Amino acid sequence: KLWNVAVVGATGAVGGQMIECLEERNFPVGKIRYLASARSAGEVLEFKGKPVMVEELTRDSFEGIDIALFSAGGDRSRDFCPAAAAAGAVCIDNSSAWRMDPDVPLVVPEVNPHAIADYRKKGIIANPNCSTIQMVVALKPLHDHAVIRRIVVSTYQAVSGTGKKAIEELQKQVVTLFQGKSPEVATYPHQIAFNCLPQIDSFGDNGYTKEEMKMVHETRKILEANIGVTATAVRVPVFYGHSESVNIETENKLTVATARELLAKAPGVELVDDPATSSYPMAIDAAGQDLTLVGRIREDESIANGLNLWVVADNIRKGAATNAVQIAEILIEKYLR
Ligand code: A2P
Ligand code: 11C
Repeated sequence: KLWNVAVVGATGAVGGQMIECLEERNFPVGKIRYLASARSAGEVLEFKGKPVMVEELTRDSFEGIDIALFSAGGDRSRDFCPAAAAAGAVCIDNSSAWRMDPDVPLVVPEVNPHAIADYRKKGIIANPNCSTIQMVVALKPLHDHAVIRRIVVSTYQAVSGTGKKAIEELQKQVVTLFQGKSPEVATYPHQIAFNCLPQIDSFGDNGYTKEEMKMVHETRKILEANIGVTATAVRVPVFYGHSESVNIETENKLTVATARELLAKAPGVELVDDPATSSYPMAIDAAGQDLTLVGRIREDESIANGLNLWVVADNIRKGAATNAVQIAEILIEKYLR
């Protein structure tokens, strides 16, 4: 059976990758529809070598669509997912708009695929934040074995998480600075080239950014556990691949050897952990592929049951597009057929 698919935000960084993932994974696509803003309507992109014209997103865009992959910002998801669902499409939404809705499952296929069944409640499945996805892929096998009580995470996030504009801004700033001129700053509050910004998204009243609080709430929802989570999210001048320093405290003892064993066989994980050869996860290796790389595993010697890890994944692929297409694959295999 073939499925009619709409990609909402097809001209964006994640939308473009969603299209590539559908192609690469040979998703059984019947009709494909590319949707974006009026600015891009008429632009011609491709699907498997054939031209597809971008159309303006409207409430009528979803007639005959089975699956709608949304990545055009939270406002578009809030406004258009209900219309898409009413037209009979199942929405897989990459924005934060629906993630904490109790009637919307928040899914990472390696972690909680069973939650997909709840798509029936609203016709919407939420794709978690990229920083959360890679962290829970790495932590799920450790949590199942030793029960995680608390997580302290610091992120080193690539500019592609912000979208195409930010990728271009980092490129331009680097060139401008090498020409000895002062760079234009537009996307972030400060220069990102050769800098680190301890701010991702806006600040809340508690002093944390939205990105940091997403990691707190989404992690608990996906792992279905009341784990203490505290996060510091930092933007770094990297194009693709989010890196994370993750410290966990577990209820039961988890040795480095056991953690390595568990991670070596965990779905979606590649263990890259050989200090003797300076082998550890790096953004340049994570970029362009779908595994979550985990390494630098060592005991936190300051507490009884603690472990430190370094976790890296491609934020546009596993952190967004691939995760969404994996959800779509389970949906058609187990639920829609
Ligand atoms: P457009 O290219 O027409 O602006 P990125 O995250 O890389 O910036 O991409 C954002 C995506 O969301 C793009 O495909 C963009 O389309 C789309 N988008 C932004 N605003 C709207 C809107 N008002 N209606 C439909 N799509 C939108
Ligand atoms: C970033 N994680 O790297 C963000 C982008 O909630 O889906 C994705 C925000 C989200 O900037």
